[in-house]
Amino acid sequence: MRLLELQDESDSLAACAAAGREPADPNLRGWAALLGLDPRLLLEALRNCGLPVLRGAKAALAIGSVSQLWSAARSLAGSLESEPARAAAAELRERAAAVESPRRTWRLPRTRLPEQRTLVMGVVNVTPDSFSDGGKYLAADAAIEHGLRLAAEGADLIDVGGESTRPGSLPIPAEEERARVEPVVRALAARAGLPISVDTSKAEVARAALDAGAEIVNDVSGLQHDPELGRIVARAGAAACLLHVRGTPQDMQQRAAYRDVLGEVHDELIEAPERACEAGIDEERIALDPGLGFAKTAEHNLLLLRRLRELTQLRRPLLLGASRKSFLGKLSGKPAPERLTGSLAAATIAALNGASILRVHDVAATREALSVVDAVRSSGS
Ligand code: PMM
Repeated sequence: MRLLELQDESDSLAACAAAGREPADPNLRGWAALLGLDPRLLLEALRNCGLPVLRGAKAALAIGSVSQLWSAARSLAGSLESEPARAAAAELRERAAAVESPRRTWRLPRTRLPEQRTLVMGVVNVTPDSFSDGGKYLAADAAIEHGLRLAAEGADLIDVGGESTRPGSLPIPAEEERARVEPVVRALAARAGLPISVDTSKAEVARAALDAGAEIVNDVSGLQHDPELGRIVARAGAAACLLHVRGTPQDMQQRAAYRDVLGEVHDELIEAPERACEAGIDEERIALDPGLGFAKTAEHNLLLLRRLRELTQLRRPLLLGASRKSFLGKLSGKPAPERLTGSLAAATIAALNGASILRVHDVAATREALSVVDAVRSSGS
């Protein structure tokens, strides 16, 4: 089951393809619940609630606004006679409720994050080769000073990374990564007054950073790289951001092939919290990230940004990193350090489409842009 947003003809045709409907209808708009052909009782009951239900060879589409889908699913979850149909209706109700109110609380072990606004995670790359700031903060002192500056600019969290994940980059030994991040995490945890995240996929690095005061592990492999990492996070009671990727930074761009990028990212990303829960991480500690630029082309990134709201049905806070990425450079023709305007546009779109946390290099400017988004969003309420 999945909710799909139908903004234009391309979305309508993609929804028909997902359901196996021939001929495809280009004019569906609003939202669609993509439902299995069983239980049939649910499809009939949704139709009886007044929603158009279109059957295809593979699945059915129930069309409506999110609140219409929610309202029908809520009444059916309590009234249908068959248990599988009631369970499917309850699942639809939960997904629609999450899309309707996408902001979820990300529970950290020690810090209570603000709940009324979009949060900003400032990036500190202690690396020689990250695409936008590689080499600038490789010395611990420079990295710490930069982290304190981002805190003063209004960051809500600081993400410290010691290994570049740019496409084609090679992994570095855990000891080297640990030596880069540990002193920076320790100093920022003591002095920045903010929760610190460590951007790593390695259990050994995560353990050292958590011991040094980090509260979050930001794992761009989504717990697929190091089987120990989930247990380390669980044992520390830490929070985790889990990202959608295919493969590793070395081969991920060769794997950026999707028939239905939203559907496939949804289906693969949903497995990350399952892996986390198996490792013993509390669900409330998990945030999810669709991974712009990680096994995605520029076109995939744009589509994910446009239809990001769909991923709020995963019922976890969404974190997004668009800042200075190459798809923005493709649009503006500008090098990474000059992509602020494009980054602010992307952050604004992401926040409007349900992202809870933006991972950015330019904290002060992003904070200012998001203050407008948050004010507009809450106007009239
Ligand atoms: N991007 C990069 C590194 N870590 N973590 C998350 N959660 N999301 C991202 O999009 C992300 C990340 C690569 O960008 P950088 O080199 O500017 O840090």
